[in-house]
Amino acid sequence: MKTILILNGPNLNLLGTREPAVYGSETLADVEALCRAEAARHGATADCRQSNHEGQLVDWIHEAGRNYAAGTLLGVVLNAGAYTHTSVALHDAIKGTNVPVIELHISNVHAREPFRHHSFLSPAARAVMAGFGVAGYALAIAGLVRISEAPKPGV
Ligand code: CA2
Repeated sequence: MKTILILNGPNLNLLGTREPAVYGSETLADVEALCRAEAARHGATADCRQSNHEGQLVDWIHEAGRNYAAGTLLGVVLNAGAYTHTSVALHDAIKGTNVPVIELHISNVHAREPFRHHSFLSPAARAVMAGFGVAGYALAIAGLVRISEAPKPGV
């Protein structure tokens, strides 16, 4: 059984406590349960982690690269939170590992403040998902499974 790594970045541990109009009312625990259920539907396991620290996310992407190369990991669903808009380190980590990463945002970042319109991760990500609320996590997992079955873009 292969694993899908679900990484949530800074402040996503606050999900469900504030800003429900933007991020919904589900907690991070709800999101992680949703991810585990969707992964199981595809015969995979979801390994869900959250950190407020950029370096920790970099280390986990490196680990994902090793596990992808070993054939035990399908890929990563990454909501890097605000680091999306600032982090060259996360860009380099994704580029340096070759692991398929789906960049995910709960909100439609392009309909929000201009500083959220630029992503350092999108050029390195395999695909981008934004604006579907927390349902986007399940959609991203399904997309990752599909990509892993048909590795050529657009197929
Ligand atoms: O839409 C997304 O998923 C974001 O990645 C969320 C980030 C934001 O900086 C990105 O621009 C878009 C922020 C996550 C903070 O989440 C909170 C949830 C509840 C209360 C406070 C923060």
